[in-house]
Amino acid sequence: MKKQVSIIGVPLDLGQGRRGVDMGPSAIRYANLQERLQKLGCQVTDLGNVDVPTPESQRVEHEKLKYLKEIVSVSNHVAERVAAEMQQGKFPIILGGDHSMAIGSVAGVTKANRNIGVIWFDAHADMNTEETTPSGNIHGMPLAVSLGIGHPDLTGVAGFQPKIQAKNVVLVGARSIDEEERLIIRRSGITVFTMHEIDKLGMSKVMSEAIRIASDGVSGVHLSLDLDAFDPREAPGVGTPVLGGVTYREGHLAMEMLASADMVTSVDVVEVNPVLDVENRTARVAVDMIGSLLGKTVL
Ligand code: HAR
Ligand code: MN
Ligand code: MN
Ligand code: MN
Repeated sequence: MKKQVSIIGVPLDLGQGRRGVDMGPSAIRYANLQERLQKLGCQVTDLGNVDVPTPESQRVEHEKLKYLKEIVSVSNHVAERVAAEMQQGKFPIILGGDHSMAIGSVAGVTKANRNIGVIWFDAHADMNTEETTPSGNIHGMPLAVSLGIGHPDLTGVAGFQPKIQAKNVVLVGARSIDEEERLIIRRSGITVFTMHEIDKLGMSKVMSEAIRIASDGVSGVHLSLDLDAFDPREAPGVGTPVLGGVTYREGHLAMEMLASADMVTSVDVVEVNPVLDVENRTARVAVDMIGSLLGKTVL
């Protein structure tokens, strides 16, 4: 069945330190997301952007949780918007913004449907807390927060926690994990396929395992797609690039496998920073990946 897609922009850059990622939603729209999805037969509604304060108008109150108050407030709004779309049977595509945005999107998805798995595509693990963060940037925390690990104002977004179960959470593409973050990952019980496993087993094997684990006993899977999972040669427009990432071809295969598994019910597209990009390449990679996720085939 052709999907009814709702696009929601979240021009949030308070979760990290570099300006420009707030323009991510514009860059992805400029790369013709809506047209691409319509060509695939999707019925697309663009709901515009959620209101987000600019960093210049705010003050950092907590060095280890920068812009905590503002991010909590944005997350609650995002959660409401996303939950409303899910409840109407829509497939939400949430455009960031930095990855702290996923605190709200995952909250919204699970508010509408408590029983969901997560596939988290990322160079990083996003499993830090106030105690372990080297930067104080909340975009390094959203996966931990969604599992109920972290500051109560963050884990309590949308009024319940945890949002997701470790047994249905799979991280794919990781290659930059902080020393103490590693301990949180080990204790959490999530599954991690680092670049090592992708190199060794191949993306095909990694994704069939990821799909099996994320979708076991749930009614849907949320895909959180951080564009820094990709190699910076192919996706240079991200704030925290790490060499040795997923190739365009591997990413494409992963999306096609997700499409044929037909379990994904919502997706985040985050960390696209057009100021750091080359000719909007990263936004175009993002749109290509979403196209494959929603059923584009060659023949
Ligand atoms: N682990 C580092 C930190 O917590 C860097 C996190 C970068 N995060 C993202 N999202 N770009 O994945 O500060
Ligand atoms: Mn991330
Ligand atoms: Mn990342
Ligand atoms: Mn293909």
